[in-house]
Amino acid sequence: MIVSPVFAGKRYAVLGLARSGLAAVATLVESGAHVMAWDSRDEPRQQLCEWTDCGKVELADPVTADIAGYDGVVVSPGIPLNRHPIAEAAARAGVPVIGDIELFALARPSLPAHRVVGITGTNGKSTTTSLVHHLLETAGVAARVGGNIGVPVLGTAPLPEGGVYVLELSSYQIDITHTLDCEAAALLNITPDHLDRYDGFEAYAASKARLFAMQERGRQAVFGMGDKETRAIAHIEAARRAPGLVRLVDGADLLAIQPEWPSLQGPHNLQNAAVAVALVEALGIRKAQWRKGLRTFSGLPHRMERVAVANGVTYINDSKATNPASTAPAIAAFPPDPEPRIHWILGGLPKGDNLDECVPFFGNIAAAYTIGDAGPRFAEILAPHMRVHRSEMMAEAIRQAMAEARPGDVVMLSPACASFDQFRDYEARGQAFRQIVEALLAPDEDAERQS
Ligand code: UMA
Ligand code: ADP
Repeated sequence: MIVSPVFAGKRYAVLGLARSGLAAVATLVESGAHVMAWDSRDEPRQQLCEWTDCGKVELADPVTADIAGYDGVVVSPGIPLNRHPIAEAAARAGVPVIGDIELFALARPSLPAHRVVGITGTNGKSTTTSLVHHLLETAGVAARVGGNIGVPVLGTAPLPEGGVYVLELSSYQIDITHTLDCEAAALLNITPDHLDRYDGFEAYAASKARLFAMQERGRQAVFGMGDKETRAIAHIEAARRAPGLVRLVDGADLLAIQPEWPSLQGPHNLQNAAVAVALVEALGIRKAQWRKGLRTFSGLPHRMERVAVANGVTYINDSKATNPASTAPAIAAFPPDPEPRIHWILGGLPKGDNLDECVPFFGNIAAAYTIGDAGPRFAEILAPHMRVHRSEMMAEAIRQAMAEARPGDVVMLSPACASFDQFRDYEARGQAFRQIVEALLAPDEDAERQS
């Protein structure tokens, strides 16, 4: 991102050179800062020259190098600050630890006049972020998405005057952001997640709350109504702002028009749509404008994505459901008709040792197919309630589910776990699901063509 010489004469160390780190280095170099950069892996260090004039970058590890007098250490969100030595090294040198979103916040005064929407929550962030983007564009407002959605904000081209940056913000990113004053911000929900990075659930919730504490009092904030932690933050924010600036939404007023939205079905998407609508209304978009956008939104890959329909069986990739709270609405969406019809593929790297949020919907499951590290534990939990196959691997799970599914049934990957035990990330896992389904269905198609 070209941000004029806003960082000229400053000194920053950047630790972590994947998507967000490389974009941060490029922005800092372009705007005239002195940059020290490091990644514990060789490959990202080698990629540096593809991104920027690497002759201007000093390659050194800020954990051991002398960073006294630096203006900041920019760490990637994936670096666990609760146990990484950079936290202590920066504190010793008296240097603030920040992230790429904070650099963006510092660069804002140099950008054409714009507004920022920040969206956080445990589940539904990407859907809501891309929906807000779509509603704005449908209404003729220039907008860009950035942040946790996979697009480092500093890697995007600056918007013309009047544009809106729509940022998906994880708690990791909020932790290393200090001055982002969003014109409108939203918290969808809070359920237990990422507890390896926090001192318990309360600390995780407190991280989300900081997005709102950073806003000036005259700004707008939107909250989902579904859980008490989210409602508690809404009440704190309402107490320090003028009436009307804080909205708590549950989507009840939108329920009647939800059938118009093909890619926003289910109770979770009603929550996402309600928050998105409140956010764009906060930016001045009128009902006639957002109503059209809700109808034309096309959804995102790996979230309840229909990848195939064959022999009356629907195959759904919900790989992005990385915790039990995000899997629950997926298995809630297909009630018995009249028999249970979901063939549920689940497991991976577990976030906890239970599936409590999913329990109310166990009656929708025809059979479960467990994979990955969580497989044995999940099989133990599920066995008293349903037929369970201990499949271990994705291909085996799909093969077994395909053999059992009858017309009208749904074969769904909604793992309730992170992917890192068997895959690079949730996208690779969803891709594998799609490819295996397509490969296993292909012989049938060939046979059909020949007959
Ligand atoms: N590294 C070190 N030393 C260490 C640990 C890591 O050098 O001790 C290096 C790694 O080698 C790697 C880099 O640091 O090169 C890791 O960076 P990263 O994982 O932050 O990767 P990015 O590509 O910069 O992605 C980040 C977000 N990643 C995480 O939060 C884990 C992306 O969110 C985000 O889309 C991207 O910035 C652009 O803004 C991803 C994510 O998984 C999608 N988010 C979590 C989630 O949604 O659950 C929070
Ligand atoms: P995030 O970016 O927060 O991970 P996504 O929009 O990518 O959220 O959705 C991830 C998964 O979470 C989806 O596959 C869906 O099963 C579930 N989900 C989406 N929205 C919600 C919500 N509002 N509440 C609970 N679960 C949700």
